Amino acid sequence: MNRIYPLIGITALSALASSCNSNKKKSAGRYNIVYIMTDDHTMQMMSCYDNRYVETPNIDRIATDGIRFTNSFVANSISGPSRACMITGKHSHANGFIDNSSRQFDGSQQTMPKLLQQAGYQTAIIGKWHLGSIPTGFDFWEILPGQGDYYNPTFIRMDTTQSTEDGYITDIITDKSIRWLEEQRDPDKPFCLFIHHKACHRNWLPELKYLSLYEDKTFPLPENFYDTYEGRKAAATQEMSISKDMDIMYDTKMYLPDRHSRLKSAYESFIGRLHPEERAQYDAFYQSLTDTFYHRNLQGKELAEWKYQRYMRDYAKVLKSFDDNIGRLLDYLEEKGMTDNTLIVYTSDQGFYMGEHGWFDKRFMYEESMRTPLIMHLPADFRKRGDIPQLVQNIDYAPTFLELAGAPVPQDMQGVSLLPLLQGKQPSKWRKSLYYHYYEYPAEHMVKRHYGIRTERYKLIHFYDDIDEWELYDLQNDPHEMNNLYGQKGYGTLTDSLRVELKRLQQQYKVPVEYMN
Ligand code: SGN
Ligand code: CA
Repeated sequence: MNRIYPLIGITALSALASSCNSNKKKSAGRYNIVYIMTDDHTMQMMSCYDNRYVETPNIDRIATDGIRFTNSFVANSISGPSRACMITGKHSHANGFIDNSSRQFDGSQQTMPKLLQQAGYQTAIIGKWHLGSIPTGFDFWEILPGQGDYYNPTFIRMDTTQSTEDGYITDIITDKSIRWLEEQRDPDKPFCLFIHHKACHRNWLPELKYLSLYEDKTFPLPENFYDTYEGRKAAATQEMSISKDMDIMYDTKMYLPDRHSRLKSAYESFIGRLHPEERAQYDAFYQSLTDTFYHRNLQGKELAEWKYQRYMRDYAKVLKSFDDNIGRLLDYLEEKGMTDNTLIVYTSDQGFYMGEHGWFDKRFMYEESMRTPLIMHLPADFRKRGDIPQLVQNIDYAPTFLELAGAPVPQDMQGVSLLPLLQGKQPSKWRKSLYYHYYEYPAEHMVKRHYGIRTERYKLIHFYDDIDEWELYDLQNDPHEMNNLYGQKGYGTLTDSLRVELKRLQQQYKVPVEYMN
């Protein structure tokens, strides 16, 4: 177990909790939790973290009046595993859901939503679930099948029937969440609502009203867009390059019925969900772009940069709908006077590459995808505001929510409660390193299996399985991780000490040896 401050705040909160248990009618005084998670939304595309690309005024409202974690990471940068880490408070090997493809999440195991229920909380999840099995530990759920669809999406209800609804996914998930808050929950109980969006997952299909947005904007190319992956063998063999691997129809939407592309039929099925009048509006927007594109017959760097612009624009459009909907949700919570006793959390299931290293997608332990945004609006009696620089990870959310709820944190949870940080404390023994482990290989995008350690300044990564390569980065001097220092003169002692710390973490978290080579 790695709870450094298991008891801080517990006494007061459990007193509060037991007084509430004795009077189930009163939820006042017990904190609610609204946990909002997007899919593949990265810090580069949030103006409260980075103002190079887009404005996200509504998302920023959470941080402006709240807190912003500046060193927030995931344990395994891929959807299902990240979600499993979040609800169990454990690394992937310990919760058993190591990759998106191999198995279903074992819903009979201990999870944070179940423990919240035991503490008298009402729990609900709406949106992307992506763990294969039927959700357990929720009083209410309505989830997307697999990745879900942007247009006129289908939902799976608790009775396991499916219904297809008219509209755009982000609006519908928000509508359902507000409906649950307004009409379906028991107002006499504290609650934890998980709102899991599909936005901004590939293939970035915009809400029709925003098709033209950002079309006159040219996004600056990241400085390592033309990375040649020198000294980084695993990076050189991936299949997530904007120039090589982005599909011209599926990803950039240059669709012609009589041309071929690898993902053409998947694209046809997605836009085939639009009603005829919607499809006409969609096609009308893309008509001239498509004509011009095929006419220009771009090649090489020109084509790569054109694809990058299309990618950035579509991603930004999808994000705009999400930002609107966050505004709508925050307005609702404010209007109902709920913000004073509610912890509002905003995060993503992982970060994403917006052209850095020439990539889209995630998976690698490099900064853009190991990081994930984490901002919170705190209940009124929490005084902390501004930045929190400590190293935190998505396995920490479960112990945090449990401690906030006044519930005991089980010994076998591997995360650390963030509550002391939210209370403005400066713990002297906060963790100095993070463990990361990615398993999904061979698979889409062909990112090799790897594990590693990140400290405040350094990162040591071991790519294993059908490769045996180490990488070492000094993040202070090389924030874009272009210069692999492993094996270079003068770095032996540093490497040895990082290896020792890596071993220590693997022992602490009980990582099975078969997962290390
Ligand atoms: C899909 C995407 C991939 C993406 C995975 C995992 N391909 O398979 O690009 O890496 O999801 O994403 S697509 O052709 O279906 O769009 S995750 O966030 O759900 O883990
Ligand atoms: Ca994701």
